[in-house]
Amino acid sequence: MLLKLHTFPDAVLREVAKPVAAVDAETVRFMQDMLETMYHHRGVGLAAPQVGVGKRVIVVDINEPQDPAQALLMANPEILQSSEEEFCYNEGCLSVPGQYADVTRPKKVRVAYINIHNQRVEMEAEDLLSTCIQHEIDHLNGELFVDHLSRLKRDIILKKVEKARRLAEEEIGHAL
Ligand code: GNR
Ligand code: NI
Repeated sequence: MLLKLHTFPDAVLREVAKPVAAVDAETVRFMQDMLETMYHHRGVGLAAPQVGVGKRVIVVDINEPQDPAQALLMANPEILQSSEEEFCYNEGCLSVPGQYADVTRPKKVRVAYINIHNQRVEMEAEDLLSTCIQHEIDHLNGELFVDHLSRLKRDIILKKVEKARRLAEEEIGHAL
């Protein structure tokens, strides 16, 4: 089932998401719906708040081509360790449509999470995968990639998104 994407300045994007008690059948179905929604919008990651749900659930697939069998479906993801070494990537976000900026983050992270079998697992990630997991965990804490930028750069991007949204709403108004 395709879920609706929530974009800036929707308040759900600024809330801290709540941990999942256990990954049950309903949670797995929700993760699969998130994956479908992420593929539909050609994203490499998606966090539950982006579909309006305040739960600590993320999905990630940076494979080329993307492959549901290799996607990461994670509940309660936690960063255990981050490298001193950094990695810079030109990030975008489905909740900040059409805007991109270079963000510098730790290059490697060690992550713990609960998988679809309700088992706790740990993994290491680097470069784009690490960036993507960190970007998704930020969403669970009410943070967006623009929060890593200078205030000037952040304000320019968010003003552009608000302006695009206002124009789109006007278009709808005229069509009705
Ligand atoms: O599709 C996405 N691309 C992306 C590029 C660089 C760093 C992070 C991302 S995640 C983003 C989808 C999204 O908004 N996930 O929250
Ligand atoms: Ni995002």
